[in-house]
Amino acid sequence: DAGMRQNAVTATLVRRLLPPRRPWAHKGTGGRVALVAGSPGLTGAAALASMAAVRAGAGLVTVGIAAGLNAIMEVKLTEVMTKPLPEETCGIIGPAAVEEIAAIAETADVLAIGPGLGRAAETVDAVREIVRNVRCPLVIDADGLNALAGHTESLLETEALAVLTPHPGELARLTGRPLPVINADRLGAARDAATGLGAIVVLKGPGTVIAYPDGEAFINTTGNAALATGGTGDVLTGVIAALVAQGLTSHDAAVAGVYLHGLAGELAAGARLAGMAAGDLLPALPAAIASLHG
Ligand code: NPW
Ligand code: AMP
Ligand code: MG
Repeated sequence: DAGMRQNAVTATLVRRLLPPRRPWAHKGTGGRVALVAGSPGLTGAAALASMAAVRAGAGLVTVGIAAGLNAIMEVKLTEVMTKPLPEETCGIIGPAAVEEIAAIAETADVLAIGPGLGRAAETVDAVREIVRNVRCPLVIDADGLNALAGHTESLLETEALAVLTPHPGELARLTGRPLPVINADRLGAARDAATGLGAIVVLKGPGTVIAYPDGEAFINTTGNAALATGGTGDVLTGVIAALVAQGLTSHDAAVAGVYLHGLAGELAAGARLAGMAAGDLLPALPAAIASLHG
């Protein structure tokens, strides 16, 4: 019975899942990641998530950002392309951007949405519409999840398979369950959410739980308290999206992405558990991948 199983995510498991890098690879074989992220004050989340996708091996990464923030993103990012989106007020994405986001998603292998997106009412409306209408695989994080709180029917209506990456606070908002109830039974909470929403649920924190809609669940074995700093979750979003773009199933990408992200945290922190910055994970991602391939 898949519903009863819970597997540890180990190096042996993840090594088998990672995409090969063939000599004849070109940027097209790395796949295309589209990300919709950022709002005033939170452009760092968009930069971290998109660069994490690059560092996890994506071939091409495009970040859609409200037009008023595009110039900022052009300066912050070099390898990542940016797509200025029609905005409501300065830096805020709303329904006017939905058509362009759908067009970006059409040409991408995966759409990640939410890091730093903010919680403006117009943004909430736009996210729900996007989730309902997009057909490519989705990774939904942060304010993408907050937008679905109380409106999870969008997830049930969509044809796309979604990976949801809530921290416990976000899962509490999304499911309406009190935070202490979630923290008392993380495995059960993630499993209930995954089966109820028909999505892959990554419940973050020490011992991140990855739960599949059929009830199967995994518990990660990498990571440490160095990760307890702003922006590390945004990095995870980019890593999982990059793995989907490289051809992993959303199921495998969630498992492998969580493992690699935690391993990068261990490599970046070393013995220094305080003072790591989320950006320190970025150069550690290729090292984490290499340590599994090697
Ligand atoms: P408390 O009060 O701490 O006990 P929010 P956010 C609760 C962007 N970012 N881990 C917690 O409870 C994100 O992408 C941008 C975490 C509190 O009530 C989002 O778009 C950055 N929280 C946006 O900011 C860097 C836990 O949940 C609430 C928890 C807001 O995201 C930072 C916190 O969640 C950030 O990534 C747990 N284990 N357990 C940038 N540089 O641009 C309970 N909570 O309010 O959604 O805030 O996660 O910071
Ligand atoms: P977020 O709250 O969205 O920024 O995500 C935080 C990221 O850091 C998630 O991947 C968590 O699993 C990870 N993380 C935070 N604190 C810890 C901890 N004490 N031990 C292991 N991982 C952690
Ligand atoms: Mg987060």
